Parts: sequence; C-alpha cells; structure tokens
Amino acid sequence: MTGRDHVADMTAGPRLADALLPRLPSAVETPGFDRSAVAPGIVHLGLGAFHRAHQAVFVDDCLNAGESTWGIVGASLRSADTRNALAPQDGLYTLSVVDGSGERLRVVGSILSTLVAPENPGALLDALCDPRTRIVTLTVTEKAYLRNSAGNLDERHPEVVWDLANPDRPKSLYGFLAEAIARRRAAGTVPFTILSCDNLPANGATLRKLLVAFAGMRDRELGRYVAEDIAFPSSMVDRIVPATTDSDRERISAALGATDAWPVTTEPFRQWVIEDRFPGGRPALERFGVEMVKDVAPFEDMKLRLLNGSHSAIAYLGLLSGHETVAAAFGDPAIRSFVGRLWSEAIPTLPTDAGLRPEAYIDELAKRFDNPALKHRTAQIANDGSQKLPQRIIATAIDRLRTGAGADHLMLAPAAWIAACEARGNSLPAGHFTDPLDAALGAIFAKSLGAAETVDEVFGAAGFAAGSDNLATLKRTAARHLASLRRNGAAATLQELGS
Ligand code: CS2
Repeated sequence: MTGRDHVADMTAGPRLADALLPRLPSAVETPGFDRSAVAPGIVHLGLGAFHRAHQAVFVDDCLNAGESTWGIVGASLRSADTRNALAPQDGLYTLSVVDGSGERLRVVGSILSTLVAPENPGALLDALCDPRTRIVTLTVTEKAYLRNSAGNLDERHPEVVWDLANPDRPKSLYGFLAEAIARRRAAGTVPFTILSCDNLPANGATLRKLLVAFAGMRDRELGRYVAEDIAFPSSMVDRIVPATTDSDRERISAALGATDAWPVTTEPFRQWVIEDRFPGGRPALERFGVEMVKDVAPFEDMKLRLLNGSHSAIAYLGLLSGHETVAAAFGDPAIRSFVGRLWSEAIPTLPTDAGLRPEAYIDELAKRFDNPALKHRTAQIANDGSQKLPQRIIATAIDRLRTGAGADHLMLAPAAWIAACEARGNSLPAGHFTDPLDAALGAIFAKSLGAAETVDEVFGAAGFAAGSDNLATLKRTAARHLASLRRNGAAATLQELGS
C-alpha cells in the first residue's frame, strides 16, 4: 500500500503540516528554523526512504544551525507516491530512530518541495537550472545507472535512446543532468557539483564516466565540458533504513496526534564520508559528524564488502532458511557463524594503510544487525542482486583468488542468490523480490539445468567476474554450493561449510 492510499483509512487526526508543528507533543523534535526563510540549494534525485533518513537529516542539522541556503528540492524519477504523501504535509515527515531502548521521533523540515520527474520533466529541469542550486545529490539505486555487464553506459537502453532523441523530456538521470548542464552552461550559470550517494565503489568517478559517455553521445563538446568542468566527489553513505510499514504509520501518527502518511524508521547509527571537492560551496556538514576526506575509496570498500556483502548473504540465506528479518536471520547461529567467517575472508582484501579499523567495524555491525526494533526484511535487501553482488561479493572474491587465498564463503552468496531466485514461485512467493535480470533468469531456470550449467549461464547474463583470470574457479565454487543448496538445503550447506 502506498502512503497516499493509506491516508484515507488513517484516523490519527489532522495531517502533519507547518501549521501543526507548534501543537506536536514536546517529546517530538521539530525544525528549529523558519522554513519559509530557507532557499533551495540542493536538488536530490531519488526521494526514497534512504535519502529521508540520511542526507536530508544531515542537511536538516545544518538548517537548524542557521545555514539557510541549502534547502532540498526532492525529485522522484519514477513513482509519484512520495510526492503524494509529502506534498500535503508541506514536505514534512517524521524520522523514527529505534533500538532496543525505544523510539525517538523527529520531524524533518529540510525538504522544501517535491517533484515527480515523469509527470513534469520541465519542472525538474527548471529546478536543476536554478542558479541557487549548487549541489545535485543522488540515491537512485544501482540499477538506475544503466550499466551494461561490462560496467559501461548501456547505450542501447531504451531510456538512453529516448533521452538522446528527446533532450527536453528526459527520463534517465543522464538525460536530466546533461540537459541541465547544457542549459546552465548556455546561460552562463556556474556548474553544480554532482554527489552520488549510491552504494557503488568510486560512485563519483563511476557516475562521471557514465555521464561523460552520455553527454559525449549528445555532443562531443558537452562531453568534454562535463569531464573537465563538473566535480563529481565520491561519497560513502551508511544507515540501515527498512521500508516503512503500515504499522509504523499508525504508531507514529498516534504518537504525533497527527497523520503522517509516510514516516521513515531507522537505526541510531549514521555515517557519511565525502570527498571534499565542492567548487560551488557546500553546507558545513562536518559540524554534524560527516567526515570530509581526500579519499573515500577505503571507507567505501570497507562498507560495501563488510556491511553490504554480509547483508546480501544474510538476505538470501535468510530467505532460504525461512527468516523474515535480518535480526532473525542473524540470530540463527548457523548464519551468524557463517557471517563471521565471511568477514574473515573479506577483511584481508581491505587496504591496511588507510586507518581503517575493520575489527571494530564488524563488532559494531553485529550490534546493528541484532537491533531487535529494526524490522529490516530479508526480501527488501534481496532485490536487485544482479546489480549488487559484483561490488559486494564478487570483487572481494576476485581479490582473494588473486592473492592465492580461497573464497569459499564469499561464493556461497551468489549461489544462495540463485537458489533464492529459483525458490520464487515455489517455497517463496512469486514476486517476493525482483531483479532487472528476472526475464533472463526465468529463461535460464526454465531449462532445468544442473548446478554448473546454471551458474555458468547466470554468471554470463549478470557479467559476474567477466574477464577475471579466476572466473572458472569462482564458478566452480559457486556451482558446488548451488548443488548443495538444491540437494540438501541451506542449513546442511552452512553446516558442511563450517566443519
Ligand atoms: C542494503 C542496504 O538493501 C540493501 O541492499 O544492503 O540498503 C543497506 O541497508 C545500506 O547500504 C546501509 O547503509
């Protein structure tokens, strides 16, 4: 059910809005700044729950501290649901921070307005071209980067083809960014800085490469301009944000005494590490714990390989073992002990000269995964495995083999992904999670192949480890695990791997 659909059946009083802020219970934190005096300075693409629990809260901290030129214009590139929920609330929403000790509520005021790109692409282009916009942030998820299996821009993707032919009515992030950059340049407006906040390694450099390719297809000179005159700092973002449930909506609205159609729940932990390259200026995020650094790469590697890698493994093994949430799956001794050994495989692949403290990091991670109040569904993390596993698991395994070490535990993750995909429509509901590769996967599974052939075809379709000298070894290990998962199930496979 979407936020909008839900509003009709909620009875928790008036709708959350600016006028209501003074009447909220005193335990609820509210914006300490005059929202009407804040000017927009950031356009955010991808107005999902993650953004609203992370970047928007750090920016809210800055606005509370008196910086008044960094309000957010939030845009969805696909669905109207978030706008439909937030627009009647003046862009306000509640952040609920939960752990074993209880729940803290905070109404966040940093999102000044909300846009839905497909409804009105011109309005989003106008916001991007507004001279007051100096930063464009993105949380559009891995698949929106429209990469082919070699990691380059998928030039045949229908949205790329459309955007090249229809620059005034773009659909993809590339069409919007390239057109806005071209218009700003023609108008003599200073360029904005583009800050990717997606879970991709070297996300700034990756986005730069892809956008330069797109812009160059429009016009060589524009490609050169993007390459030379736009800054793409990389960033590492971290906060666990389960999808909002109806029971969250009811509980939080009851506590507010006002209806919030789309609150967001999260954990106390939050981390943002940003490469400090903002020619057009930036809010003083470092005052609120954001780490402004020269090189984000080590932090990104540690987070992708330890947190996200184990998250994906927990999700697929959890699904195969009947666990609905991360806390339940991680509470399963067999999965927990497997994850410990997975971390032991991944840690030696991290840089040792960058001041990382991986042992302390995994200690804290274990506590975060155990958070009993965070109902983070395994099915949520399971989405888009084909887009996530390369940087979370496969790259780590390649690094292991390169140094002559093994990757037995790591390679259980892609095998469990395949097994969980196969289980949909059987032991798992058909649409329990989705993947951009679902059509190709369905065609492979329909052939009822043995484990080795299945792994071969799935790795080929997903481009896993393409070009690696050790591809055959990686596939062999994954196939052994898949055969065991199919034949003996997850519990026996985990037990055998542990012995
Ligand atoms: C998760 C991430 O859904 C997923 O794939 O692994 O969203 C994870 O919760 C965040 O990256 C935590 O920062």
